[in-house]
Order: sequence, then C-alpha cells, then structure tokens
Amino acid sequence: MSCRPPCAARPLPLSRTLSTAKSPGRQVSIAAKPIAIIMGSESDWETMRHAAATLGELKIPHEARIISAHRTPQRLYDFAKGAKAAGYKVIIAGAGGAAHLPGMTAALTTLPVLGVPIATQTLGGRDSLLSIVQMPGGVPVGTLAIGKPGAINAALLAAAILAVSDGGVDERLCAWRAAQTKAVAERPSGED
Ligand code: RP5
Repeated sequence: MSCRPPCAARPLPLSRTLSTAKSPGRQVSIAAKPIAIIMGSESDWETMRHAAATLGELKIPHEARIISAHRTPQRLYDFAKGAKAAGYKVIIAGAGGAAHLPGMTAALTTLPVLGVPIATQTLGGRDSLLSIVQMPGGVPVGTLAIGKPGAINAALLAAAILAVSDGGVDERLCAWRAAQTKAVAERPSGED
C-alpha cells in the first residue's frame, strides 16, 4: 500500500473557531469531532462500539448517538440537518432490520454516510444489509459488511476519507495498516 511520507500534507485542524455568547468578540477554539457514530438503538452499541474503538486507536475524535429513524424521527431530522454545521465530516450509521437510518440520514445531508448493517436474530442481518445497500440512484450510502467487521471497516473507511485532506490521520492510518500486516504470522502456530 502506498502512503504519503510523513508531513507530505499539511494536517487540517480538527478544531474550529467559534465566538461564544459570553465573549462575543472573542474567538475560542473548541474541539470539533469529525466523525459521528449514530445507531438506531442502544442494542446496536454492542456492534457499533467496534467502530468507536477503531477510531480511538486512530486517535480520531468521534461522538456516538442513539437516533432511531422510526422511533425518534425528529431527532434524526435535527441531527442530519445540523451535522455539517456541527463540524462532522463523516457519519457512520448502524441499524438493524428495516434499517432506514443510514438512508434517511443520507437524504438529509450531503456528508458521506457509511452504513453498518446490524446482525438480526430473525434474518441474520440480511434484512439490514438489503435495507441499507439498496438505495435509489441519487442518494448514496456506502455500505459495509454485516456486524463487527462492518463496524471496524466503517471506521477505517471514515479515517481514509479524512486522510485525503489530513496528513496526521493519514500517518496514523498507514501505521495502523502496517501494524496489522506485521501481526500476520507466516505459518499457523504449532506448524514448523
Ligand atoms: C433498529 O431496530 C435498530 O437499529 C436495532 O438494530 C433494531 C432493534 O432495536 P431494539 O428493538 O433492540 O431497540 O431500529
């Protein structure tokens, strides 16, 4: 894999400057979290926590929220319409069953939306997968694998999107991939 050498790109700051109500003239720097992890239910966190953990390994600030397309539609609308202004760059959305969360989010924002199909007891997550992947032309959702691998890869793909314009993230992603490669043994243990 070809990665830019360190310092080849100037990192974009992961913070933005806002003036506060208390000191209207004064500019203060607050940390903007570039990635939002949203999920349809608390029950999805068992899967989506792997996305959060992977972003943590890459030292990418993120925020996790429970937002149900069906049970909290207004929360979904408010989040998606305000996501860009809130400073998010990529949204990772996990949902199971009739999984409308990623698609509805993508309908309400032009930020990249990465969908993670949650495994279900009834249909093994095929329902989630098909609900998320079969978007009509014009409203894309980047769909990952069902379950934990999808959550991990959504984080890595979100990192790769940030890395295009953030040299620091690019370096950390390259290091993560190199460590993964190094960890693969040449032969199975117990075999000479
Ligand atoms: C979806 O329904 C959620 O994304 C979750 O995967 C599924 C089941 O939700 P709970 O009944 O566990 O809250 O909206």
